[in-house]
Amino acid sequence: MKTKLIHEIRAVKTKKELANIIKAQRISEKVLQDTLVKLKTGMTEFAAAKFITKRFIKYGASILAFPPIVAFGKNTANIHHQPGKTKLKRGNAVMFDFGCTVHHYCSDMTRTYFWGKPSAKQKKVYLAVLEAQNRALKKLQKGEKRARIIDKVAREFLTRKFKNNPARPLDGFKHGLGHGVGTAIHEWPNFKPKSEDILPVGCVMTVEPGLYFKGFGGVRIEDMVLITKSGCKNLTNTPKNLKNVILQSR
Ligand SMILES: [Mn+2]
Repeated sequence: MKTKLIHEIRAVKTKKELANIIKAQRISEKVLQDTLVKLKTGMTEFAAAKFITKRFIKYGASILAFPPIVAFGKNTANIHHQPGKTKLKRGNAVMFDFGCTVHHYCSDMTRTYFWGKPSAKQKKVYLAVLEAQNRALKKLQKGEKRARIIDKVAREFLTRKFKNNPARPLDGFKHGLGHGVGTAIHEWPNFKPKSEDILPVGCVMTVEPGLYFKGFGGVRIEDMVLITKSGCKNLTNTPKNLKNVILQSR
């Protein structure tokens, strides 16, 4: 019999653990929806982040999975951006990456929006990241359990798509494609180019490709999925098609 390690046991969620993660995700989705309604030209990242934190408290989820990331415009190129005084302007990309906890279980989601009509380049980058995510999700749906292969599917697509781009966007895909989620926001297993992890049935993973251009901005789209015997189940309900992420600036 194969010896199991604690991180492997922890990765597989019971029904109750999964229910907590899903509940945390649903609360996050409500908070995101409320935040989109609240957005206004001239609003600072800091004010948006504060609104998000307050909404989580309102919905009874006062312990967040990590400090919310709110980035406008060029700041979306920084994967570790901390909300600051930058004000929302028409034509900006708007990135939200946040999650909360329910009975200690985390949720994690990223969405990138456009405040008004996106430029051709913004559209191109968005659609490429979305396609990379869909390819990874399709591979998971087919039952692929090797973490390295899932990372590769998304990363190779983006590399091919942008290989002639002088901005070298792949300088910016510095993070792995995703990670396990549980009582810790980042836990085993990991989607990374050199990962040797095999996904156990019942683990919850994020799938979050991104492209980042310094001085321009970035796009990241992150969903959480449950790994099942035959494939995966997406736990994220917030729409992400291009038409859903173009917001009317006001
Ligand atoms: Mn994440």
